[in-house]
Amino acid sequence: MKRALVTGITGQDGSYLAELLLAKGYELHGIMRRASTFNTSRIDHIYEDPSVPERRLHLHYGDLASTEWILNLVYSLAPDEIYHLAAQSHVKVSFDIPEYTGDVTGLGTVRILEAIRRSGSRARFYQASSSEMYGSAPAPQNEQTPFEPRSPYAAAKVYAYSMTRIYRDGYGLHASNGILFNHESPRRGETFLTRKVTRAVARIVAGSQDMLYLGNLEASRDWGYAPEYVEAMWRILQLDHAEDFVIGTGETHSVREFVQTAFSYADLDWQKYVRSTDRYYRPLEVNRLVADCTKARAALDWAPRVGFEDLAAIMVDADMEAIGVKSPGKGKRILEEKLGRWHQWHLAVTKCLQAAQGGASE
Ligand code: NAP
Ligand code: F7E
Repeated sequence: MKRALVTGITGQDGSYLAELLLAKGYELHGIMRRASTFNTSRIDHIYEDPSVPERRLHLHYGDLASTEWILNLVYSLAPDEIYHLAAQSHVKVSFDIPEYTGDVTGLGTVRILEAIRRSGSRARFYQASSSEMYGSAPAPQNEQTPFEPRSPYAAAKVYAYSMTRIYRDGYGLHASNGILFNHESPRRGETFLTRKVTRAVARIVAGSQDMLYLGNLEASRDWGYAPEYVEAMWRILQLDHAEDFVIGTGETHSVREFVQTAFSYADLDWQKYVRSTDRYYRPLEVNRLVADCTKARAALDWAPRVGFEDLAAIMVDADMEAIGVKSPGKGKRILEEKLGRWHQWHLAVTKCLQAAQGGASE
């Protein structure tokens, strides 16, 4: 049985990756930070009580701001694979807390790489790099495109990306960067654009919200479906040689198009409900991101199946059902027909949203 360590297991990607690895038979160790309220809603449905002898999911406390936990865990667990997903991941927030973002999102990676190096661990390491690193570089972007970061978050990710390569080339670690373009799901944090929009659509239909205030409607992003992207992470670590990969759909759409698509899916005229306000603009914007993932398609045999309109339908359906409103249902059917297994509506959406009502112990 392979053993994996996942940082950021309570996040969007961490929760999907946890499901994937458990389905593949892994013994899984997840790192979560201590909070005064429950922060485990995305993994409560797969939580196993510590008293269950045969359990395969183990949770440990740890914070990227310190090193005490990571050295101990790398020594004592001897994981085969480490997926480093934890980060302060919000671009706009990184302008408000740049020093913290540099510490957690940048130095956090070095703390883990150092633990692997010092312990002599043979673990394969995955770094969650980001398309934000391209910033103002012309589209489409691939593994050769130079980075032109436009936020403290992006700068921190460029540092972490570079340190991952330095530890690979300098110390022979099996360390890879997945340069992932935006990927979304019903489990996306509520303050990211797509989820903010699909939640608002559901609430407007339910009559509990009147207006939606957004920032820049003109920026374009390459948006995909998150569970497909965690599969790419796993494939990257199964390669004999560590390498870096761009992962995305190759299609780009503006924020305005996402808004239009999500609102019209629920039969709403977006122009009646959406206003743009300075409050949600960033000091610098990344205007256009488009993935060229030719390398991943060939070397990983990876290609996305969920398209832009599918994604909006899946997310609107989920947010409508979560608040008890009947959804159009197309998104639900897409998951059942195009994907299957752990992507299924029941597993990927309902169980998780229901779990959000309760909370795991510890
Ligand atoms: P997310 O939902 O924001 O999850 C971030 C995770 O990191 C959460 O589990 C969070 O814990 C944890 N975390 C934050 N600060 C921490 C700290 N100081 N110590 C320990 N854990 C901490 O992010 P995501 O969308 O799943 O993304 C996963 C990774 O991929 C991130 O590194 C992100 O920057 C990167 N990425 C994301 C995208 C995307 O489109 N989603 C694209 C490219 C790269 P809490 O649950 O307690 O907050
Ligand atoms: O913004 C615009 C905003 O915050 C998308 C993170 O996962 O993906 C994510 O970063 C776009 C931007 O994602 C609002 O200005 C307009 O142009 O959903 P977002 P992001 O900044 O692209 C990358 C790949 C990561 O690595 C990050 O971790 O939408 N936008 N109005 C808005 N964005 C937000 N959040 N809120 C608005 O009201």
